[in-house]
Amino acid sequence: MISEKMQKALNDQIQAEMFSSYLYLSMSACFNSVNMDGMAQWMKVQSREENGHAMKIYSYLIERGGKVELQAIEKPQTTWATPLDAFKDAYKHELYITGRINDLVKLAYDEGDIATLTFLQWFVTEQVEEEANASKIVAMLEMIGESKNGLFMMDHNLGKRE
Ligand code: OFO
Repeated sequence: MISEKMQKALNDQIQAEMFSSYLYLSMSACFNSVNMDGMAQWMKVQSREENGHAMKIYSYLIERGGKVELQAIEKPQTTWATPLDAFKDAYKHELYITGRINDLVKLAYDEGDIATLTFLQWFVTEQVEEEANASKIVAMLEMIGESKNGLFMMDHNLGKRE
C-alpha cells in the first residue's frame, strides 16, 4: 500500500506529465501552422511519449492499491516566434521535470518506499535522455542561426522521428 503523501505526489506528477504532453502538442501545432512539418512531427511523437509517462505512473498507482485522481490541465502557450524559442522552452521544461522527479525520489527515500524508489529509477534515466535530446537540438538551431537551408535540413531530419 502506498502512503497518502506519495499518492498525492504521484497524482501531481501525472498532471505534470499530461501538461508536458499538452505543451509539446501545442508546439507541434505551432510548427504545423508555419509549415515546419518535420519539427511538428518530432513534437507530436514527444507529446505521445509524455502521455506514456503519465500512464506509466497511472498504472503504477493502481498496482500499488492507490487511487488515481486526475487534475485539470492548464492551457499551454500556443505560439513561439522561432523554432529556437520553442526548443529552448522544451529544454527548460525538461529541466523542470527533472527537478520534480528528483523531489519524488527524495520523498520515496524519506518514506522508505523502496518499490516507488525502484519505479522512479526509470524516470531518472529517461530524464537524462530527454534533457540531452532537447539541448542537442537547441545547440544545432543556435549553430544554424538564420540560415534557411539549415532550417530546412533540420526540419527534414527531425521529421524522421517515429
Ligand atoms: Fe519529457 O519527460 Fe516526461 O515529462
